[in-house]
Amino acid sequence: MAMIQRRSVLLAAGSIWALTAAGAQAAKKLSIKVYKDPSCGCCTAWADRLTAAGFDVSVEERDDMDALKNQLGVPGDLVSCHTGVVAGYAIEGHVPPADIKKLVSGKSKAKGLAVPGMPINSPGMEVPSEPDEAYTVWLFQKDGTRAAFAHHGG
Ligand SMILES: [Cu+2]
Repeated sequence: MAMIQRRSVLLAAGSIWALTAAGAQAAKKLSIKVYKDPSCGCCTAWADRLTAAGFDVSVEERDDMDALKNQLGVPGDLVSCHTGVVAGYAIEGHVPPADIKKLVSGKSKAKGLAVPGMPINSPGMEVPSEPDEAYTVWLFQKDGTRAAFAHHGG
């Protein structure tokens, strides 16, 4: 009898551990919503880079991207093609997945990150025959002020 009880306690402990491990993994996966124009190909490529980096990505095609960017607080001079929303932050353009993770884990009070334009060989803009274009990832605030968050390429 004692043996049986001991065995069920061990089994129960085992299942709790398994549940906790699964929960921790699910929590680690960041959900990001990507808004893009239906005709944008590099936007889809960026979404694929996010999926490969472990994000839970959902894509919504919009034909009012300019209005949407405005609504999400993206400064007019920092615009690119797609706009993502993750953990309440706006992510404009081809921002590297690692920078997004860094922003979210840092619990910044900023509005979001932006890579204006479409730098060659940024995530989703890969052109293997071309040299990397240098670009800055900008951390922008609600009032439009910004600071350099990261530099890549070049
Ligand atoms: Cu693009």
